[in-house]
Amino acid sequence: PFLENVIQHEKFLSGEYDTTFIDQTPELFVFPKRRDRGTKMLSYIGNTTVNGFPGIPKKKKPVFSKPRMPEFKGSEPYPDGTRQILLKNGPEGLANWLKEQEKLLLTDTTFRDAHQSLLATRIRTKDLIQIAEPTAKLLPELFSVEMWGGATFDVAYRFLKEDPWQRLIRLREKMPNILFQMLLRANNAVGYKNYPDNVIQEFVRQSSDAGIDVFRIFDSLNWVKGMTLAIDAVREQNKVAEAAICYTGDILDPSRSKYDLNYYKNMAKELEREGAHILGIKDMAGLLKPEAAYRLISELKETVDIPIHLHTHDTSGNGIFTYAKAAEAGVDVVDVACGPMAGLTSQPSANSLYYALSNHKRQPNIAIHHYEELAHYWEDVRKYYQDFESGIVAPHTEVYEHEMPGGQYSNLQQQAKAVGLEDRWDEVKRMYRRVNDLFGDIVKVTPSSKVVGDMALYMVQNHLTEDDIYERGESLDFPDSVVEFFQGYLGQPYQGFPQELQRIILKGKEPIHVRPGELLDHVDFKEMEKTLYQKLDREVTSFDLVSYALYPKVYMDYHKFYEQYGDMSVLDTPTFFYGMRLGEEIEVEIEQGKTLIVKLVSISQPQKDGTRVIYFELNGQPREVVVRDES
Ligand code: 3PY
Ligand code: ZN
Repeated sequence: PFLENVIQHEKFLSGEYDTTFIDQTPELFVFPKRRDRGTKMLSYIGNTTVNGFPGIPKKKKPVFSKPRMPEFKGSEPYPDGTRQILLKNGPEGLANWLKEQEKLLLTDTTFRDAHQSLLATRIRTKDLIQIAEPTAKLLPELFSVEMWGGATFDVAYRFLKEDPWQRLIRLREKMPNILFQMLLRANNAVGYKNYPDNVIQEFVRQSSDAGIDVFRIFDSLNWVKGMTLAIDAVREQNKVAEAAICYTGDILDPSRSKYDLNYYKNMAKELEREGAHILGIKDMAGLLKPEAAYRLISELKETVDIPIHLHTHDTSGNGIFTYAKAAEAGVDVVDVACGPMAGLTSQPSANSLYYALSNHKRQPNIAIHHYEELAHYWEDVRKYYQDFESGIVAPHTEVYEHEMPGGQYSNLQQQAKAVGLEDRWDEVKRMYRRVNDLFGDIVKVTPSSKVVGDMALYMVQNHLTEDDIYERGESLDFPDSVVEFFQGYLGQPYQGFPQELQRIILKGKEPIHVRPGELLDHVDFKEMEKTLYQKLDREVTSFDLVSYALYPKVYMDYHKFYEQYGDMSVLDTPTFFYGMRLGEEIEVEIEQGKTLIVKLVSISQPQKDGTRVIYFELNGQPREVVVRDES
């Protein structure tokens, strides 16, 4: 390859044989790596077949039926949608258009929050891409599709071994007509801690370039000071800044007066002043009851001029009722999911809401039979992910007590299991609420919800009560997340920290009162690019850089996986999670127009060194790979 590089060099071709250019042109020494994609892929399939997939109990691959696809003529052009309005009229124009609509508009969260809340965020890009074009053509009346952000970024790299940026770019190609919406944790971006300001700005710039139109921005303590940087960054890209208030407590319960109607009205006004194009109400746990929704939305409509977008979770089973009341009160957009991906800890069902508003002047303008067709696909695809189901099978009104966000419930349950508290789960839930009260009644949403969860587990595990914390706290070793929270590294809670508790937990450490980003040095992206170039041994993209800045270890682990096995996002989901059955044959399109046919022929008994030989046929030719049996 070196020779080929040299003789193709322009100086060589133009007859200059002075070879100093060799020293000045280091890229000549970058040789294409040997890439036998077939063998790498067989290693992955062999390994997964023998050892299973992390987090899934090892078992034989179940038989799934092929997901039913909606019938539609793919050759028809995309109908214009909200994205064309944004492109033509800008974010203010879009917001004005929104306010003029009489019908209730819908954001479909099937591609993000629905599976984050039902299936531990595990839906893979392949299953999203397949239904993207039909969705965009069948539901062009949607306000937006929420398809990125929240936990999807981290989970894509960490568990699904795929690149979240590719998900965004490829979906964008297939859905050019509907606004793409993401959930941005303000200064925590798509992570669990505050990042330097220029990382947030760069993340917003890259996400916007790659295709995000609407950024729903929230701070996990409703601290507006923690949101303005992100709002400004989004506005700078000429994209839609949807600044959200996280709903907590109960505005109609006089015993929960900390977060009363005035609290929400004041925050709404502040967010409008800070430049929000849309006001989001983010009811992450599903605590907003129908009458409260009516009051809240009615009053907010009087308070701000910008349109209002309501997000809830259907955990209690009351979501449709809440939306109907919010619609009566004039809410502009609500978040729903496609029927089979809706309900319980996910969003209320689009299909149900449509029928609930029959004969109502605000009934969404949407082709319900199209939604029903898409529902068939999701009904089938959801089965692929059965091992990630949370186990909640019925409405769960206990959420009004513990107030845990929809996306946290199953996660905390897993965390509890991991530390041996499976049998004491009811206690953990009760403790979660007690920790909230101990902390002074705080907003609980990623990452503040994780702090409460960590503390609850810690207290249950160590048989501690609130009194113990106050009496023996000096000698207790609190979880890191709790200490950092009380130091102010997630920002400042409304009405401050309980002082005595803060003193006990910090044990002499000084809390901060400023925005954490003010204390963090900017990342030197030029320098980081050099470091990453060394580590990756290839060209570094601006996406790689942002990902590395946010999640260095997760990103490098993903890179290692990629080096070892290649791009496994090309595998169908059952094969990705379960490997193959003996005698099974699958087709894998490794790039457009290039398909490999893989057959699993046999698996040897374990050898002395603990490995097994797996015999495949690849496009009819025998191939074998050796895999360590971890059992
Ligand atoms: C997230 O931050 O991922 C959430 O969905 C919060 O509700
Ligand atoms: Zn949510």
